[in-house]
Amino acid sequence: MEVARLEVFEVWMPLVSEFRTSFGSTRLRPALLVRAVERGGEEGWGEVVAGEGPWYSSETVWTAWHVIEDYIARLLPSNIESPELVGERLSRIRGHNMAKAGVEMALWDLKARMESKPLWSLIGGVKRDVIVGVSVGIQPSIDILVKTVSRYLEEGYGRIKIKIEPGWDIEPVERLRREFPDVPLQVDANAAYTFLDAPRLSRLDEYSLLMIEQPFHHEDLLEHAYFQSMVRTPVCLDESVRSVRDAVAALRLGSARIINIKPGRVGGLASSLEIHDFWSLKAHLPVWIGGMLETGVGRGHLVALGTLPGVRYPSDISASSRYYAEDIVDAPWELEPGSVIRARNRPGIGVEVNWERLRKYVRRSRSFTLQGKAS
Ligand code: OSB
Ligand code: MG
Repeated sequence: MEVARLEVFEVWMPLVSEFRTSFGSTRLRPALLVRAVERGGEEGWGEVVAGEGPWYSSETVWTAWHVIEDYIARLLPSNIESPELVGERLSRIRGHNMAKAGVEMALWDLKARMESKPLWSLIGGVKRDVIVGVSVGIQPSIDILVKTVSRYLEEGYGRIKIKIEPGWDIEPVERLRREFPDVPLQVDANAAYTFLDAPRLSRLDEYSLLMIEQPFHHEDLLEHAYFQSMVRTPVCLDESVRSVRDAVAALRLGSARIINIKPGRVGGLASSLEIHDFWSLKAHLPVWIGGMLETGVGRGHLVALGTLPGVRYPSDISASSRYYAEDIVDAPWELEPGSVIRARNRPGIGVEVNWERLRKYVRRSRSFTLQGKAS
């Protein structure tokens, strides 16, 4: 592929409702949309999911811009044979997985479009219907939580994940179980606990949760392993798995039975596929696809990953309308019966950016040429 330029658009998208986790609250979601333009005019889109502050990970929308401009655009050559090789080309850059992923995903979309193939089939997807759920932020009260969850269930979401933190854990779970005894339910702590909380957290075993996601430190594998040996409920890792190396260590240590794969966190689709293949094909354990409140562009990449054979739990990929009053793509992602979002039989991620809508949310944009040594 001859990539003439990368265009980067910094957008700030108002969420339909505040999203609160143990590490902070978001009303206006920033993102960098990356457009890779091929010499012949074909385009590919990716999304950098770094937030406004270094709370979920050390990256922010500002560090990602800097790393794309000053390092990624200088290291990548304009004649990129395949997006599979981007990781190796950028391996000198330590960390900054979200910045790398946004660019890499744009190149995957570009490749799929140039081959007139849906991205999901290009990366080895097997089923267009992706089973999804909804991730519910920390609410002002348990009554409001119950109302919020009821609304999502009425809309057709078949699996609920709630965010927890110290002071908002057993009681909301207990109440949800009482109100909705059969609903597939799981919790996500975003690393809010220490191992001193393990005895309290192990009480969650009573509520037949699908999993407990990332209770401990964002880089920990050991405490998660001790905890997994204390509880029947599967532990799921999110923040602690940044590459297939972490997944290998997690398997060896017994830190988790499930991995939530987010392409932004692990540096792109190639790394996501490596983790998927290792965890599901080698270790025979399930994965699912996590979300970062993406716009329709990033969501397209999540949906493509959701079609992989090892995805055996519902993914955090809700409809566009769960996040944004107006998504920047046509057509927005919609929930289908059976708590499904369907990958599209169209080239690439299967959606087109709507420029008129995009422009409303852009705060800055710039075009970069790729200056790496030709390969
Ligand atoms: O831990 O899964 C997480 C959103 C921002 C940061 C971290 C997380 C989340 C979500 C949102 O849970 C899931 C979604 O996009 O629907
Ligand atoms: Mg999580």
